[in-house]
Amino acid sequence: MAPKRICLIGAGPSGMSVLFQLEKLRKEGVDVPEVVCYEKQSNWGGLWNYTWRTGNDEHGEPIHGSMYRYLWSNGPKEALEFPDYTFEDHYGRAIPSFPPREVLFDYLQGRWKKMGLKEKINFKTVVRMVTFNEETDKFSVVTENLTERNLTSKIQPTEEFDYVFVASGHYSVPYVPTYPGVDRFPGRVMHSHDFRDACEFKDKRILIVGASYSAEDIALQTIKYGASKVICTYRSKPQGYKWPETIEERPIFTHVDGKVVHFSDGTTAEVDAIMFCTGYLHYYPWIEDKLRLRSVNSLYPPNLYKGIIFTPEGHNGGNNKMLYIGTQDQYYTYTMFDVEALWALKYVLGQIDVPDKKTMRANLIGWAERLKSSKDCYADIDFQTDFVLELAKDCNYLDGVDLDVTKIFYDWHHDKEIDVLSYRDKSFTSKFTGTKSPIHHSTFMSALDDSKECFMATK
Ligand code: FAD
Ligand code: NA7
Repeated sequence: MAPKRICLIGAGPSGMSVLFQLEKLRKEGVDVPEVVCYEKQSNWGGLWNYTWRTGNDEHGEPIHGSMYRYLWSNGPKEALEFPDYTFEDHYGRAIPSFPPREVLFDYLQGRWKKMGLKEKINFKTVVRMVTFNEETDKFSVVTENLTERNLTSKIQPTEEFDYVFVASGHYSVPYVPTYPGVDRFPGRVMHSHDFRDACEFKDKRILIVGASYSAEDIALQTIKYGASKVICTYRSKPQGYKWPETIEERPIFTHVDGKVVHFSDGTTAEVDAIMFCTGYLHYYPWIEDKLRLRSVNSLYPPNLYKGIIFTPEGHNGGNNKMLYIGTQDQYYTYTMFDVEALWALKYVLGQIDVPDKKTMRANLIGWAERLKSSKDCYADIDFQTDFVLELAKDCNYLDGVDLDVTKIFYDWHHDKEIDVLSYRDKSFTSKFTGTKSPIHHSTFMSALDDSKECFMATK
């Protein structure tokens, strides 16, 4: 049998988990397939690789990054910690539970560097088109090397693969609705994807549209760095936290007249800026139609067997060879991506069998049905826990290590319900080291310096 070739798209945490697990299997003596990784940015890390840029990059490519300055982990690090590379392994000591972005990025890189993964990535190479040829039973992948843009050759020779792993992320292409009057609003209008520095909003009044993670975090951020007032407007239900006086929630706005926002409960308010925190699109224009995932942000995107193998109804152009990694909405993050990566590789290696298509579809529909009946975030957490644990069991992830961090997520959410301003000041115990995290030297709301140096400094 000819050795299998896998095209891996993206070197964010999901793609890097594929490379990590591949290297680990290789070191264990497994005859692993060839994996060719394409990453359009010049560094690994995906969203964790902060950029000041918005709009387009120096090559004219849309900016992938959606993270902003002063971003702190929005969940406890104990809920994303790798069992085989703990925070204590990386930092040599216990650190507080809610680190800023730079500290988490450094942790991720420590694990990747240990395996020497950087040289495995084709940086500045953007995937332009993925198609599947039934006759040859191969995928054709067209890429463009951005460093060669405007020079003689841009598009690279088409490469052929047996499998495609899409790990391109889904929090990069903003969903930007509009409302009457926004086109004439005399102030800044933007989406959270382009938010970078909260200081811009010092002394400003902001309308935040949306009621999920970005809305919550950017409301707190902007107040923390000096905004005078934030009004969050919700379409379905309010976030419902006990906000400080400077933040309030109102039902969805109907229109804007000059600087005056009109809400559906008949109230009005004057604001200086409008920030759409309305989420992101699953956007894969470079994947041919029959292979393309279509989904909203969901804990179980449709047509993915085990959340990974693209299994649409009817004709399947990928023949179980088109795989998506990390497409789920996320409570679990790093460990979930890691489990998906190992599952996908073991599947390609023939170590995990899949049933016939009818059974695969019944399975994925079963998960989707269960999700529909999920009543609240606690049920959602249980849902994702079961999803992760099932995959982990299938692929015997780290010989059966227990990845269940339900209790940590429950406590975290409860803490938020008690006080959204201080939930990041809490401490959690690592499931893998047994160590309880120290409390940070400054409270989240008073910690204005998010550098690694400041975070790691003990008072
Ligand atoms: P990404 O990190 O998005 O990486 C995808 C990679 O694919 C990128 O490097 C991109 O350049 C590359 N790529 C895309 N298209 C192509 C192409 N056509 N060709 C070549 N390369 C391509 N998670 C947490 O655990 N904790 C947090 O506190 C947290 N905060 C967040 C805050 C924000 C504002 C956002 C948006 C997300 C946050 N997340 C957080 C979730 C985050 O999605 C995951 O942690 C993680 O980054 C997902 O990894 P990924 O590899 O799937 O996707
Ligand atoms: P999410 O979690 O997808 O949330 C999007 C929010 O935007 C959600 O509250 C939606 O309300 C709201 N929304 C969407 N469309 C509209 C319109 N047209 N009008 C008003 N409100 C709307 O995205 P986030 O950016 O918050 O989070 C994504 C990731 O980034 C997350 O993993 C974090 O870690 C960081 P709905 O509830 O659907 O009515």
